[in-house]
Amino acid sequence: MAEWGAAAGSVDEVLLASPRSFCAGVERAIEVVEQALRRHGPPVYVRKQIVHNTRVVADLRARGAVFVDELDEVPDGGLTVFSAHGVSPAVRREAARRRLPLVDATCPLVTKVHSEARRFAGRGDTVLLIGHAGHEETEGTLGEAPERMRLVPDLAAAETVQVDDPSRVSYLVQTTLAVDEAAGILDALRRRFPALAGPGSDDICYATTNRQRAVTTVAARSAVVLVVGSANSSNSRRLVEVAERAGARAHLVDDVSCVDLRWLAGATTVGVTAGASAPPGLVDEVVAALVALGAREVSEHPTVVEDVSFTLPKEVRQP
Ligand code: 10D
Ligand code: SF4
Repeated sequence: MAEWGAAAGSVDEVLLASPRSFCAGVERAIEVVEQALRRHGPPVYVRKQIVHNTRVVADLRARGAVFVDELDEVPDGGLTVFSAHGVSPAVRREAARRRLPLVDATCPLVTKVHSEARRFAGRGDTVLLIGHAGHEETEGTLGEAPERMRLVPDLAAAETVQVDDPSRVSYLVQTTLAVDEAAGILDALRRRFPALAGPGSDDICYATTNRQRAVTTVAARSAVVLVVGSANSSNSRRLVEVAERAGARAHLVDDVSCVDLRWLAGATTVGVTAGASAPPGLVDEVVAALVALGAREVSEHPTVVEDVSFTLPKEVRQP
């Protein structure tokens, strides 16, 4: 009760970062599973989490999606969906060998990075992938040319990574990294490899970039920022870090039940945003709770309007 009272006494204003929540790649990936369930009926097997969000996965599971770690858990003939984060060619080969009926929900902007990896490696470059170890997206991208690619997870690695021929080096970036952090790593790589070549357009995608810019704006005016998203969501975790660098205390919450009232004690202004895989309804619940605690004003803080959408894969497209 004391924690409730302290939080209730202080929260006055809620600043909503915009854009926030679902991106075009996540909307498409969820729609792929929904359409597959509608047309084929359950079970539909999904390799890995379709997107890194607990609620999205639980909802689809309740409707008949079966989430598996690897293809050997899919029975012969089982309709299979690849997650939004993409897969390596080895996984594609295995699906083809087993003749699994397949729908690929890989975000087209992840596919773009895979194409660049093939192009750079194919011309003989050592390809430096700035990204996080163990993440499904980087594992898939590295799988395009494992012998020619090196993962660069941080500045320390940028200072020490070895290449075969410094005149033939290129870089790629995981789509969900922090823009400022990736820029620092890239600077270090450019210093070491002046001939470093890169992609024609940024690999960090529009949704990642826009959500980071939006949270920076609200974090600068907030004591605390609540980021709705799951713990394994790279882009959501980056929003927490970016908000902290902009001067706020920031916390990642799967949903409103994860909000610790002690975080809010003494905070008059609370910023709210959500990662690209977090459903908008979860944000609404957080805002409703802040209003119930006594926030008098809730305002939107748009930085950019998004109008990106992707067509569905042909297997689940409406005729
Ligand atoms: O962990 P993450 O940020 O890469 O993925 P999440 O599923 O949270 O968000 C969507 C981003 C994708 C699919 C990577 F591009
Ligand atoms: Fe695609 Fe970007 Fe969304 Fe990832 S965060 S699914 S790359 S639009």
